[in-house]
Amino acid sequence: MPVCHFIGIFAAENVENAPQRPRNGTNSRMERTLVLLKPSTVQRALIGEIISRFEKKGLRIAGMKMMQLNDQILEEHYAHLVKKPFFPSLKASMMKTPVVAMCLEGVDAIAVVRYITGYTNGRKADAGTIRGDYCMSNQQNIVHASDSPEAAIAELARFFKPEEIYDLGTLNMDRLYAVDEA
Ligand code: IDP
Ligand code: MG
Repeated sequence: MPVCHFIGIFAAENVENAPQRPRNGTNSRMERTLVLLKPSTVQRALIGEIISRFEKKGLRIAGMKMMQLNDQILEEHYAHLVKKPFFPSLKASMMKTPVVAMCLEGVDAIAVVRYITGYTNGRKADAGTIRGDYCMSNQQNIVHASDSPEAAIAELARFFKPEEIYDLGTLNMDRLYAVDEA
């Protein structure tokens, strides 16, 4: 029953114009969000460990790749910070190594990923959050995560071509959610 149910809802919708939403015709809370594993993660050889945190939570990886960021993409991505005194240092820190860009999906994925990412400053982030467990820095804080549905749409389009985000179909859905949840 659960598998048939999920096949039904995933077959229903064309999502070409909504990159933050995986195929599910009925539940508007099924979301996609952007995560970047920052150069601090790459330099400290924590890529596998941080990906594992998201996987163990039950978020599905619908897209993933390494990318070298440049001035242009960072000035767009951090447009709300370009006038801050720390912006040059933030930009330099984000270009030190390639980043790992990920498209994560799940029910309420945007809020869930922000919640498990934790407060911006790693020294103030709660233990149990990724930033709280893995960093001491306000800037070199391991991951970026989209902070709203609007940001998730814009950021996924900025970092991924449509064909780089995969339809995972029913993969694991019957284990991750009750039939009336997803
Ligand atoms: P967020 O990553 O928790 O959403 P934002 O305020 O959007 O936080 O800032 C984006 C990134 O800019 C942060 O993750 C951090 O790397 C950097 N940043 C934010 N505030 C500061 C600061 O006061 N000093 C240095 N870097 C900062
Ligand atoms: Mg932010």
